[in-house]
Amino acid sequence: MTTNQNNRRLRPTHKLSRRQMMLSSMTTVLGAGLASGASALDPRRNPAYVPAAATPPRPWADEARDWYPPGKPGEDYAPVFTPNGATLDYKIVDDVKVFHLIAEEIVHEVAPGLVVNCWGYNDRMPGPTIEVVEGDRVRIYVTNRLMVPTSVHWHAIILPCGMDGVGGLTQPAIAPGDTFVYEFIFPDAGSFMYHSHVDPMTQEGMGLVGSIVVHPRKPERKPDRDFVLLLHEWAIEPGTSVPNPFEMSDFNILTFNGKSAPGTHPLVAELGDNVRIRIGNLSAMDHHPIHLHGYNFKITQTDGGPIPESAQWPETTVLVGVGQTRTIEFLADNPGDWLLHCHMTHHTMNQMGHDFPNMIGVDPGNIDEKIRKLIPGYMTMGQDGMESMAHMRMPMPENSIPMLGVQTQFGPTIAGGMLTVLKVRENAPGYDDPGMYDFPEGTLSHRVTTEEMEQDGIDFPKDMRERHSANEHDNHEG
Ligand SMILES: [Cu+2]
Repeated sequence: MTTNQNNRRLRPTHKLSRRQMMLSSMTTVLGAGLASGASALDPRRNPAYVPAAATPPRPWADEARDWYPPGKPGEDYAPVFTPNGATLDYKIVDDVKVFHLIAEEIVHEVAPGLVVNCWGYNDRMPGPTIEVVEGDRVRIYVTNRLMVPTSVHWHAIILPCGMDGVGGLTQPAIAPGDTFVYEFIFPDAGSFMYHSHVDPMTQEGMGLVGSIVVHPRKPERKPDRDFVLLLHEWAIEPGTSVPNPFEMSDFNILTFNGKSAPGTHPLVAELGDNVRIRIGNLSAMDHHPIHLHGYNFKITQTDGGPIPESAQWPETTVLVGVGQTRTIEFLADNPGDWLLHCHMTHHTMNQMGHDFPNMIGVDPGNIDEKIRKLIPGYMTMGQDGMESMAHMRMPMPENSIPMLGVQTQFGPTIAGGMLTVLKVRENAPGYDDPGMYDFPEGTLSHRVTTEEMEQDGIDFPKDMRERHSANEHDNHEG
């Protein structure tokens, strides 16, 4: 504390405004002009015409910021929660936050039943969330434990060019076994990302991605719940364990923080909480329209900065393009279990939901039995959508996940993939899964009898009457 406090006193504590800068440089120019005649205004003759001070310091420069000590969790900010993820640890050395990322091959579970060999940072995919405060100075060491050269790009962070992490442009790539250091100041609060910038198709595709959260130094308001979700997509052939980063269109594993439903941890909030969800997208090829049930929300930030309140509009679906972050906020005033999912329907499928012949509406009779004599384990798919897949556990290759979604008191959701559940409860002090929602009486859609419908003046379709009654009978007996 002692040495650095002394150093700090020598630094400017208030940045000059752009207007102050302009005024001071104009005074210089006018002064020079008066002293030595009109030629002094000619920039070629008078170097003072473009004084260095005329350019405001870049936002990442020490001179451009108010000098604060490193932001502390619990004091300067309420930490974010990365479902299924983690936050990167740091040490403080001479008022600098020191981080260490290790790029490496990892073994990662996408959902129960599917374990893949992908790449990540510090044994995780996505890498741990880097969480700092506006104005924090960081030193981030990046060690390359891979077989190939790599680098880390700090996506959408305004920093000195040489810290941008683009292998071949702003630095040589980090060779296998080497460590590079990145040192810079985070000038702006917001939601950002990091990822490899050497052969991005392969390296991002294999999982070298992560989230960055920069808290404001003096927040106007702190959310009660602050979630981080990073979107990704993979092509993993059923029965194999290595993603194919060369795939261009047919992705069969869609993930929030590296997990497909039912592997996704729910987002838990207490009734009345202000909820913030920061969503970033480092998929290879797809933008994802992320839809929330039960709420409308405001899009309050992009990775370019905060959106003025007057320019925010209500939404229930936010399109998060590749390479973008979108931050949404809402008041959790509607209790229940609410889906949060990509609205591209193929993105709520797991591996075994693709490439079937279209048998919708076709009764396959005993064709399965006949074909099974030729192909053991054969099963016709599609005649009832993915229903049979979800319930029957059809014979599947090892290490692959069927279309089983989130398990509830009503069965599984026949939708998985890029999907999770927002759970809003009267009492939910932490982020732990509070279990299934207890629906208040009279608020739950339910089965009715023919009689009840007729009492409500509905003419029951004649062709359906018999079946309806039979179902009632079955139900009664069951
Ligand atoms: Cu999608």
